[in-house]
Amino acid sequence: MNGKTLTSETLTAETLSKIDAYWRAANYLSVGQLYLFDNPLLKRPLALSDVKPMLLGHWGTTPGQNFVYAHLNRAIKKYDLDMIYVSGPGHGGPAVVGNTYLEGTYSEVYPEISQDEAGLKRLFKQFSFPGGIPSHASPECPGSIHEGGELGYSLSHAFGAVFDNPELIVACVVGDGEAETGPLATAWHSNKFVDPATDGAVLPILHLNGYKIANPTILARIPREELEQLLSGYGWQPIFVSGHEPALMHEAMATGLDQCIEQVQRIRHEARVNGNRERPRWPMIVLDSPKGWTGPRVVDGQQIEGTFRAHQIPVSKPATHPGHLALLEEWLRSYRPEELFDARGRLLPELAELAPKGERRMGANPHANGGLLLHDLQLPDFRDYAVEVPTPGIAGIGDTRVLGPFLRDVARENESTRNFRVFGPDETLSNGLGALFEATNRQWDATTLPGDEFLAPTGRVVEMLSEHQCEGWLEGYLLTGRHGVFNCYEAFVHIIDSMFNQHAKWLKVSAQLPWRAKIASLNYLLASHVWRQDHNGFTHQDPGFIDHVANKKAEVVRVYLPPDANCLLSVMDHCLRSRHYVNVVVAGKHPAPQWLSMDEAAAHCAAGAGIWPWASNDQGADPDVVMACCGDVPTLETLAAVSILREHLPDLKVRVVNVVDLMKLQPASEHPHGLADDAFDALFTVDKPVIFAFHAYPSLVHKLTYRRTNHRNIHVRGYKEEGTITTPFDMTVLNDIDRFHLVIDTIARVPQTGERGLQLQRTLGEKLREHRRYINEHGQDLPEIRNWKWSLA
Ligand SMILES: Cc1ncc(C[n+]2csc(CCOP(=O)(O)OP(=O)(O)O)c2C)c(N)n1
Repeated sequence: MNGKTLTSETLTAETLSKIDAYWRAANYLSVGQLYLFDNPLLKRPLALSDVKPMLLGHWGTTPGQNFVYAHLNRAIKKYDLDMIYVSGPGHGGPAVVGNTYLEGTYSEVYPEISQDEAGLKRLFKQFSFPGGIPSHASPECPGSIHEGGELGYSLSHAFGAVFDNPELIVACVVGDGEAETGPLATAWHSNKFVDPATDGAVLPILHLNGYKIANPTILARIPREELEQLLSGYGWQPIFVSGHEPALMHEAMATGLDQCIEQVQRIRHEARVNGNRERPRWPMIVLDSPKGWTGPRVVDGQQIEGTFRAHQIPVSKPATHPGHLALLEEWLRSYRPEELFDARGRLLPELAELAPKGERRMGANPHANGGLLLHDLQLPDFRDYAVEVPTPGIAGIGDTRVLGPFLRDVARENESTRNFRVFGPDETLSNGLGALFEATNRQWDATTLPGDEFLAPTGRVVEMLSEHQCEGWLEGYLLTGRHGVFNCYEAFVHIIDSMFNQHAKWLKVSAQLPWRAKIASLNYLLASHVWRQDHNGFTHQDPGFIDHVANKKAEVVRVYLPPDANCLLSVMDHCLRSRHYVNVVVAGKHPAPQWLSMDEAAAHCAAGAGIWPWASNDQGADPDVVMACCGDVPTLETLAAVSILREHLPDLKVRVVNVVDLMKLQPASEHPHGLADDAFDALFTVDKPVIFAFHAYPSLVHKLTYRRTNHRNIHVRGYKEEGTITTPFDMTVLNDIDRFHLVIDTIARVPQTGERGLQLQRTLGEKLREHRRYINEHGQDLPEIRNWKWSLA
């Protein structure tokens, strides 16, 4: 079976002919969507006025996907499958839209796209049309969890969807061009992480149509044996369905698909009934069919079908090129629409019955509208994990290490519902979340050896050294109605910048679709952050992910920088309860001082930003300077700077403002979390200097506050791309965000400190030189830095 083209007889002549008709109907609807403005049933000769003025969309992948969808429908019915469809080359939007229309889901969601001639006309017109729908498998399309605009993530999404969904099969069409992307290339390995006993199955269908936009694909231009070895080497059992002759291809596809489904069923039985724990070889299909199959063979003397030229609009100039209109009409009529739809435009009942019924239809499967299946997490009371903070500044063990037991108990309390997972690229321990392994394991279906730690066939933690997989799995998990966290080194989360983009876009659009239920938020926990990369140095220092995130729609993104462990607990509790956001939480894992009791932390996090009266000496009056901080290390340096100021310049009125929720800085008109102008002014004043120590690149604070009254007085220190392997304090010195620089900066902006201020500046300048000499000689920070504690009453 492995790698053989199949010839056995699976389909009766009647079924084959019906499936072929169904496929023709889907192809007709697809071409109609690409081209037609009117005359949807071709009841009269095609006129130029029937054709859209702008022809936008992709034909090449579409007939292959229509072929797959029709065959999946047959398999769903035959085996009563719980199946959804992921369109890797999501630019085949006409296929998914057309098929969900044929199965009836589309009209149920959008009644105006009715099952008649008028509905057909609207279906065609809306596609890639102003005020209509996008050309991809976008959120607007029922049954989609994967838009596929940016190629590479289909398999990761598919695997994320099947975790903890033991009955689900995700049929995932992978473009052979898509397969060249890094994320997709490594996603084949996901089969080492699914547990056949407790997870569902992914059925990859590699769409080997040979071409991308303008090039052949690599996988189509290596010997078949090599391709087979590649896929086998990834642990799959590939079944090839190759050819172009429809009747033969229907038979081969039906046979191949049956073999796959039966193989999945055998694997499940082995694992679930016989307790066989061996890693199975999951089946997959390689569909080797022409790009632009059934479309025009030759246009203007150039071969189209079976070439890259079929990628977009094969007959592109009906208005200006002689013969194009006739060619288009001939193409449309080749599907014989009069044999597929009745005179009123309804799909013939004997064809309509080929589609599954109710929620078995892939467009209506609730897994693809995950919010419908979403249950709240059982959350322990985060206050129970609080650090005792009798006085500000007591030593902490590392903030994420306090969070760990909370997440452990989230995993524990939701073990039976199996709807919470923590994903990470090999860093869950390193990020200080080791407590999770008191309750669960890392899911791993490959070989284990004595001495391995926390590996098991199933577990709430999933780790692969691919940020792309972690992100894609989590997205797939969330999109199908579950909850989770992605913990990652701060610098390397940039690897998935673009995946975050796509997910944020999905959230924005889907939030506007009333029929799409809201899903759980995507929670990033970025530990091992820029300021504490003692082991790794410069390569591991990049706090720019939050700059990137801040570009996205305010309705979608939230950024939190808790200054201590109690704030981290409060923030994470909030994030795990939230819906349809991307939450970014940046937290430290190294021992660090703790500032707020649990009650204070909860109140501070609820406010998002506030004055810390115990650290300030302006007694509620007008301060001379505002010392603002955001992030754990900037908060520490700010408070150390405040101690110096208050000791040496006791007359100076200093106000300390801490920001947890970064978006509080934006005006309320820009972000739902934004402080009203008067509330912002009440914290930051309208005219006093603000020395703002910020976790990340300083420009972000300027960008968020540029409309604020006092913006001209906000002086921001943050990471400015200075770093190496050095001491923790020296990292802050290199970037001028250390306590000494903060005091020097302050004095420069409060001339009333006079000679005492100038003297203090000189002393601190000398301190910085002493610091440099000391660390170069001793390899650690000055004792007064290492042992510094907040001691003001
Ligand atoms: C990450 C990414 N890079 C580039 C593109 C632009 N693009 C759109 S379609 C396409 C070719 C896709 O080829 P394949 O995956 O084989 O799909 P098919 O041939 O079935 O259309 C490219 C390069 C993209 N959408 N995403």
